Amino acid sequence: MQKILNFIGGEMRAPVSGRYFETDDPAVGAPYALVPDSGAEDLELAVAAAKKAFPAWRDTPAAGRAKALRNLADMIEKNRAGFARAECIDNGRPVAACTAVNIMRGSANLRFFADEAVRFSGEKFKTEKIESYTLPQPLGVVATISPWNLPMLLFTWKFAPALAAGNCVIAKPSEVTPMTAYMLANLANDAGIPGGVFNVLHGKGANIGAAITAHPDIPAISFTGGTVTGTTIYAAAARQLKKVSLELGGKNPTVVFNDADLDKTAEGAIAAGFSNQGQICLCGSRLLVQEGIYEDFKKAFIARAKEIKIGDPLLEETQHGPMVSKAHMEKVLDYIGLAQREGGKVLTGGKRCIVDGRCKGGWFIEPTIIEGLPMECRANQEEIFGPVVTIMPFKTEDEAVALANGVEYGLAASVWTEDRAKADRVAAKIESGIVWQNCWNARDLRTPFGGVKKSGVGREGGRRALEFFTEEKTISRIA
Ligand code: TXE
Repeated sequence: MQKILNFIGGEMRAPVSGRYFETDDPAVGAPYALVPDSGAEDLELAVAAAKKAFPAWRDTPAAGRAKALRNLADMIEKNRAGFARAECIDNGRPVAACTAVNIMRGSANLRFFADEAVRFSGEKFKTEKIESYTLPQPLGVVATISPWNLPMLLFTWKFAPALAAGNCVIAKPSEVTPMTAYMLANLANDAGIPGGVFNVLHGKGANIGAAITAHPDIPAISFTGGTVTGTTIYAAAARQLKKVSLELGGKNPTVVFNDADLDKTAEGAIAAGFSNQGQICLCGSRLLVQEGIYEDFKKAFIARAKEIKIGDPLLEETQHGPMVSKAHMEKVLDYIGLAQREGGKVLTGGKRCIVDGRCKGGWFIEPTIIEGLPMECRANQEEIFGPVVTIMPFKTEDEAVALANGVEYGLAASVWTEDRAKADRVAAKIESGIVWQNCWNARDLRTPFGGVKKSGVGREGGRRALEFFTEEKTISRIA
């Protein structure tokens, strides 16, 4: 089995303990690689390498840092097929979507933050008596902790702004999907990133993740993952007054009004509900449909869900792959069972499905639609993070807003109506960090990204990410 290694000080290193654990290919349901079970000793090596590299990287002109990031982007694009195949085997997302989204957004993230590195600057202020300016300065050695659902996309989204701003990074990818982070680390030296500037440590959240959070020489942590883990990290970081950025779960509403374009909306709601097997924090898992269009919309939505092509994720035509892990498949199936006990009726899907051939042991779940659940039930309150959408009718605009806001999460929402004024009114009232109008997941990387309520703390994206990874110093003099 292939052994993944850590990347410390510009070198591939085995974990000090010599311990590894297995990672699975979810499409076949079997282990295929070994992951370092890193711990505090590995972290000490990485922090020492990063501290040593920091002064020179901080003092490298922004254009120089940008060049290294762009080189890395070029190398990803050159080997996009290899990266996409690796991501597909590691995560289960169909290869076509891995290429178009996970990998190409990975390189786009690097290019975007390369540009931001050059654009980023402080502010100037002037009164009659005082003139001031600010210097945003990098923090030193910072950490990023990323999840398994969009491995390459979220890994790069987090470390690129940290490097762009002049920090050295300890990056911890998810132990469930470590492969493309490992492949990327293999390219760092050739891209011109000096040794120690970018370090990748693999391992379990409870070991290396907790060690990173507790380390006194890491003043900032950018985390994307589950709300429970985010809360643990927030508490640990508070003890040392570390900066944290938390991008957590969602239970996002898709709100469809009577005057929405039925076909366009059904298509959008399918993408929102089932992209990446529903394993995206932005997925629209609660479908709220106004009563005048409810029955027609439901029919169109079910018909489209049944057309989604489930299969071997390595085949170009496959649209729906396996869940990321056996444990996660079981969790999602448990939620489908719970939803039924809570009174829900499964309109389509609802079961594990067996894909013939090489994937017969894979962890697949059918796209599932459930009707008849009250908003207060657990299936409508908790993040299932699978291909499961609940559908319910509403009468008025106010009721739609109340239902949309009736959960503890507040990451994203989509609102579907041909009435622009209504779309704006509803968007203003929905409690979430992002609202899409007549679309889903349309992303301009300059826009703020993050949630309210239990969906997170802080904003990523654009210059806000560089602001997180810097502290502003104010310099004033008498004019
Ligand atoms: O993620 P975790 P899990 C949600 C989704 C999912 C649930 C649990 O609902 O079912 O979270 O998933 C690291 N200190 N999302 O348990 O634990 C871990 O190693 C420091 C939503 O797989 O949040 C990994 O690198 N780090 C989500 C990262 O945290 C720790 C994406 C994320 O893992 C740690 C993924 C600790 N104590 C899951 N414990 C989204 N917002 O997109 C774990 N980690």
